[in-house]
Amino acid sequence: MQRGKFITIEGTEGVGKTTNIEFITDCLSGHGVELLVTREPGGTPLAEEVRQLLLARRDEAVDETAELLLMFAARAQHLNRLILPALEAGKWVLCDRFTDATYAYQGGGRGLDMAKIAQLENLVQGSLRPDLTIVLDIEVQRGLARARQRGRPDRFETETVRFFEQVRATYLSRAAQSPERYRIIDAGQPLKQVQTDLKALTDNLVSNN
Ligand code: Z5A
Repeated sequence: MQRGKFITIEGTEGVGKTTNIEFITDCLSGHGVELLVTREPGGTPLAEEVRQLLLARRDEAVDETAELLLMFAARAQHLNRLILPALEAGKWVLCDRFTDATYAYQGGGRGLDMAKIAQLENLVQGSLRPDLTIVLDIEVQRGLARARQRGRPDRFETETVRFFEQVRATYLSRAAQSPERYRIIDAGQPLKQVQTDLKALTDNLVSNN
């Protein structure tokens, strides 16, 4: 059985991941791809509980290393209990955020050592990396304006513009370093054009499989 493809979708606040995941799902399903759609942090009951811990606003300041370890604890559970079994069964997996988000938010945003993140990545994932990472990219202020239409912000959404500028810069720099794995889509375009770009990308992926 051929292992399925592992696709991740990333970006800063309000880039339109949720909006476009449904569209990508329809594109791939239209090609007969059997797809598991999931998200991080989360994806299994235990990992979703960790997500609640991570996103809740609280009076106690959250230590950055504790936050990093909780991200990878949730990831270990998600990867071993859900993602890997699906890939091994030949399904494709579309994941809303994965380890690139850890490099971007905990590394770029919080300033944690990228080498330490890489150590945890190797511990939890071994050699597994996404086959394709779609980065939806938009200027930070435009994305935040979109995200803020959604109601009460979570713990991450209360961060500063500077924090999100560092998150965005980390995504763009990682994409520039490994262009074979990343595709950057201009998420500042009208939604119809974003989806035209995503359709071309998914059609190409299926035809090269
Ligand atoms: N996090 C982390 O720190 N480290 C990690 O390792 C991981 C995660 C895995 C939860 O992520 C948080 O966890 C996240 C990073 C951190 N930080 N935060 N916050 P999340 O992915 O669940 O949460 P999110 O980033 O806030 O994503 P979201 O709520 O799902 O937003 P979105 O998917 O990017 O946007 P949207 O809801 O699809 O769109 C926003 C609005 O814009 C909506 O009204 C749309 O109709 C509109 N929209 C979308 N596209 C367009 C276009 N093209 N034109 C006009 N309007 C548009």
